[in-house]
Parts: sequence; C-alpha cells; structure tokens
Amino acid sequence: MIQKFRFGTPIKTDATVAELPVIPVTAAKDAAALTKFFRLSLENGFSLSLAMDDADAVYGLGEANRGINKRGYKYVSCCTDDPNHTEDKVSLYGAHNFIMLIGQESFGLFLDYPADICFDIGYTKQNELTISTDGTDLDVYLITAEESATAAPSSRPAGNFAESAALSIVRQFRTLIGHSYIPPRWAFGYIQSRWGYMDEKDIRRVAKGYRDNHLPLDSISMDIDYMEDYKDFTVHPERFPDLAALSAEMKEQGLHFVPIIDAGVKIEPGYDVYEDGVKNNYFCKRADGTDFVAGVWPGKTHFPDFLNADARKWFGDLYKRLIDAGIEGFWNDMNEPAIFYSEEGMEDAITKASELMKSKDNPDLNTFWGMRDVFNISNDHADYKRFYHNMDGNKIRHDKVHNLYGFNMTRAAAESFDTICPNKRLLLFSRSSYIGMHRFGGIWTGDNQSWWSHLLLNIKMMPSLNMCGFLYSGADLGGFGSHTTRDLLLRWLAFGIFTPLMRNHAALGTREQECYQFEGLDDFREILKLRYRLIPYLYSEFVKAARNDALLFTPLAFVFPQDKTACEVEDQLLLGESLMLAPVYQPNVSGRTVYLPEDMLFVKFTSATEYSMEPMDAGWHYIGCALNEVALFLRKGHLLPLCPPCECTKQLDYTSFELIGEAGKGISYELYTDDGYTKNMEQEGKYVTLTL
Ligand code: MIG
Repeated sequence: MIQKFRFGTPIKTDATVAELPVIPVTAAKDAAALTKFFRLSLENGFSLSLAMDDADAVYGLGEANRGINKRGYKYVSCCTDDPNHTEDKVSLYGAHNFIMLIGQESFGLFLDYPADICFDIGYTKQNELTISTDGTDLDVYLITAEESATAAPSSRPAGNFAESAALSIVRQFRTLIGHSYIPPRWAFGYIQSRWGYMDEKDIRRVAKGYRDNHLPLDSISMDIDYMEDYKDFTVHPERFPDLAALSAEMKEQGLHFVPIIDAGVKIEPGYDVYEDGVKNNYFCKRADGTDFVAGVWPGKTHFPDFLNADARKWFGDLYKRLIDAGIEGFWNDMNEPAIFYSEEGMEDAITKASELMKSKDNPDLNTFWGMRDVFNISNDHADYKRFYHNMDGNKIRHDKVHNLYGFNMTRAAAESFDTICPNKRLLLFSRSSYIGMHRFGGIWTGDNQSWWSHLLLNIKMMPSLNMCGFLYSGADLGGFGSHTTRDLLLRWLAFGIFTPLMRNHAALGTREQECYQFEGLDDFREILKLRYRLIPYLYSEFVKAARNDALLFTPLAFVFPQDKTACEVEDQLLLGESLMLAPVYQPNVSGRTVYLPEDMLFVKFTSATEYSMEPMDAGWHYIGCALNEVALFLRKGHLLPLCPPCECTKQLDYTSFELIGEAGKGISYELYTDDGYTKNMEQEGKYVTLTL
C-alpha cells in the first residue's frame, strides 16, 4: 500500500506516474500513518526521525556510497560532480530519495523533493535515522509491504522469488515511478571508451585493435574531443571531417559510435545553438534577468533551462544533427550541472586572493592556506543560488530544484528521440539523475578510480540502482581515474559482463586500458566472448525486470530474509531468476569464500565455451577462480541459456542455445526475444520456452 502525504506546496517533479489520492498534512494528526513510525517535525525545515532496532536494515538511495545496507553513515541527496568517491563522500551524481527500512516493521519512503535532503542513518546517533530538508514543501510516499508479502513462497513471473517485504515495497515503489527505459539490444554489447580519442585515426585504431584481435566489441563511445571547441552538436571539422562516412564505415564492422553531450553551451557569437538559446530565453538566468555564466569545458557557457518545456524541446531536437549522421546513442555529461567556476564566484575569489596577497612578504599559515583554498570554487553551493529556471512561467531558484537538472536534460533528449525516430530505440545514458529519469535513459556511475575498492563499490551499488528503477547502468570498467592494471581490469570485466551497461572507460592521461593494450589477450577475449554468450539471458531478464518493475540485481537479503548470514552478505548478488554472482574483487587471490543460502550448482568458465559444474550444498565454501576464469552459481530449478560466442550483437545467434542446468528434470526457461531495436515490443516481443 502507498500513501501520499503532501506538505506545503511542492514543486512538480514528474518523478512519479501513478495518480494517488493526496493526504494534505496541515497538522501532525493528518500524517498518522507516518507518525506511527516517525517523529515528525516541521520546525527548522522538515524532519522525520525514528529509533532503529539493532536488527533493522536500511536499503535504497540508488547511486550512493558504501554498502547495500546503508546504516552507519549519512548521505546527502545533491547531484555532485566529485571525481573522488572515497568512503567519506556523502553525495555522488544522482539524487535517489527512496529508502526502505526492513525489520520488525518494514516500510519504504520516497521523498519527492528536488533540493538537498540529508539521510542520517546512524551517523549522529548509531541507532537513529533522521531524514531532513531545509524546505517544508514536499510529497512523502509511505510504502508498506503487501499482505501476501510475508506469506509462503509463491511463484512470481520475474524470478519466481517468494516475495519478501523488501521485494514487495520495491515493486510498489517502481510501479509508482513507472517502467524503466529499455535500450536497443546492441547496447548490451561491449563498449570501449576513453577520454582522449582525438580523431578518426584514433577511432579506427581502437576498432582495429578489437577486430584484428578478435576481441568482441559493439560500440566506441566518443568523449568531448570529437566536438569543435567543446561546442555541443558540432563535430570537429579537421579531426572528424565526415562523421556520417566514418559512422557508416564503422557500422560495416558492426560498430556504433556513442558521442557525449555536455550540459553547458559555449558562449560564442555565431554559434547557432548559443544564439538561438539567447534569443529565445532558453538559458538559465540570474536574478536580474541576464543569462547566467558558468565556466565549464568550452570556457564560458550558459546552461540550457531544462526545466522549461520549450527549452527542453529545443535542446532535444538538436540531437537530430548527430542522428542524421548515423548516430544511434548518446551519453549526457556534466549535468549536475558541474560548474568549474561562475563569474561571480571567480570575482569573489580574486578579491579574496588580493586581500590575502597583502601579506605576501610574510604570509602566516592561515594566509597561506587561505590563498591555497581561495580558488577552490568548483561546484560551489553558493552558485546554485545565483541562477533561476522558468518552470511553467514560474521563476524558481536553482538550489530549490538542483536535483532535477540532469534528469531533465536526459528527458529532453528522450522526448525528442520519440519524434526524431519514433519507432527506433536509441541508447541514452546520463551521469546525473533523479528518481523518474529511469523512464528515459540509463546511468553510468561517473568518475570512479582504478581501485579494487571501486570494483566492490560497483558490485554493491548495482542492486540499489535497480531499486530506484535504473536498470540500464554500469560503472567505468577498469576504473576511470588512476592507472589500471591488467589483473584489476580482468576482474572488473569478469563482473562487468553481467552489468547491462558494459563500458570500459578511462580518463585522459591515464594508462591506456583497451583490452589489446595488455599481454595475454586470450584471457580478455574469452571473458568478452562469454559476455556475448550471456546477452540473450541478460536481455531477457532485463526486459522482464523493466516490464514487471522488478530487480535485475537482487541483494541476497531480499530473497532469503530469514537467513541472517545471507542478509549480511553484500559481495554476492542474485542476477535475474537463475544466477547468483560472487565476483572476485581483491588482488593477488586465486579465489574467494562464498556463502550459498541454498544448494546451488557452481559453474566455472575456464574459457567462453569450457566450464566445470559442481553441485554445492548450502553454506560457506571456498571456490577457486583464477584471473582468466568466471564463476557463477546456478539456482536449483533454473537454467542458464547461452548462445554461441560471437564478436558483436549483429552476429548473435538465437537459433541454438546451450542450456546449463540439471538435465532430465524438465526444467525450462522463458526466454524473451524481439528484434532488439524497434519500439513495437508488444507486437514484436515473444517468449520462447527452452527446456532441458
Ligand atoms: O570534467 O568529458 O564523467 O566520463 O570522460 C570531466 C570528459 C568531464 C566527466 C565524465 C567522464 C568524461 C569527462 N567528463
């Protein structure tokens, strides 16, 4: 059951799709269902708090730091461009205000509020949960598990899991916010990317590196270097003289280009995007009505006002310029929005610096540190108060709607795609997001580092992203910042072959990390080929999860809530109805311990086509898994269908499947298939029963 409480006059976010009766709260008694669990306070902003039992677990928050169980720290929903995801960081790129408490009493909350929210989950006081916002205008949805949720196992379409309270709450929340975006099937192919592919030659070199070595690949994503002076919707005339021809040439080889689009529009007289935006008042404005100026990649830019429907349509339609050149996929970056500096912030900093410089002959420590910090003005909250949006004719200061910006950039693109190519699915993923954006595109998890700890963070984040509807998602495999190593990349790929977005991406200046840069290419080739063998299963489970508002990656705790050990295991995940994953995420090990909540079949791939199978009893096990091996666990009564290995999705062969599982028991799998790119999924899509 979902109840919707309205405090004050919230801003319309379009996070949800289901219409629910509104319970207006003018006094605490109106919110009795909420205050049954929480202390509600409307003094000094809004807050809800409760005492947690030791046994309570707290889940949700989508793209957030740390573990699956969020207890023991605080998190602030505030879309932030911070490329250093250390354990202490409270904000990442997304704002996913869905939280769920599972314990004696279980319930979920979604706070539809697009400014900062603090979730203090045992940080200030170890057993206290406090959710607070500065403003008092918001919708709060309280979600309780459905009666049947605690009942005995029943068979459900997606996953055949008995529905636990957690699964029931997630499913209801997902129904509230609408079905997830489904990309074209080729988006499940492997994507190679790097910031620093400067020209056509670089692109051809990557294509050749993969194709000549028979390393599977479907896409190359292009970073900001393809543009002319970082201007959106332009292509550098010397470095990429004929994008349409290059794109056609690549398509011959079964490859797609996926260019980046940044939020900020370069200020440059003569550049039509800039001029049209100014002329039509499509950019965010300062209080005095002039266009706000932020420094980002192109230098000074204006921010398109994605919260203004007309501006959204205008910006979205601009993607057509690249679509006309044969482009079928995009990634939207810098849309928190990231601000290197604002003109105002820069002026303040210069004033402060000149003050400090007065003592330059003998700076004391404070002066010296002060000087060092003065220009630390990127992504400054003060800037969020310096510009305004025009939402349906209302002037709204950015800080009040900050978390809607990236969402609406991606929505702008997706809505225009519907008119530009009405019956074709395009690939679209974004860095910043808010609840509701999952209907329009996927996300990647931003600038991680080539650290083993970030491989583990990737593993733990996947189910939380899914809870918030972000099914098409993944991390920069191999790590974005810092220099990767061969073993880290191999282990990361061995997990990445299971994530819908499987992209190897790295920052300018880091060690090159295309697979062919390393010795022992066989190891990479086999892992990539295994990905392609898995695509029919992954795509099928993905579409089922999208249509049934279910999870693709499920924490063990949600399926085995009575098993205390399973509830604490966060480095293993269920994937779709058939699999449990237990990735290796440490260096210099030849295996790991694994907890089996039930008897399972241990399947270890030593190459894309060779594997061993060993039935294992429930309980703890140590499994060997070398650098070039991929381990997975098959659930009893389930099958894993594998298609023949291939080098790109164009070659996927749906006519002959190898079925892994217990033979002779009549076990079957319902495989979803369709043409992989049209939107006619209702007519095109079908289920094929595969039986072993
Ligand atoms: O300020 O376009 O997260 O994937 O390579 C850095 C350059 C801007 C941040 C993205 C990253 C991308 C990079 N961008």
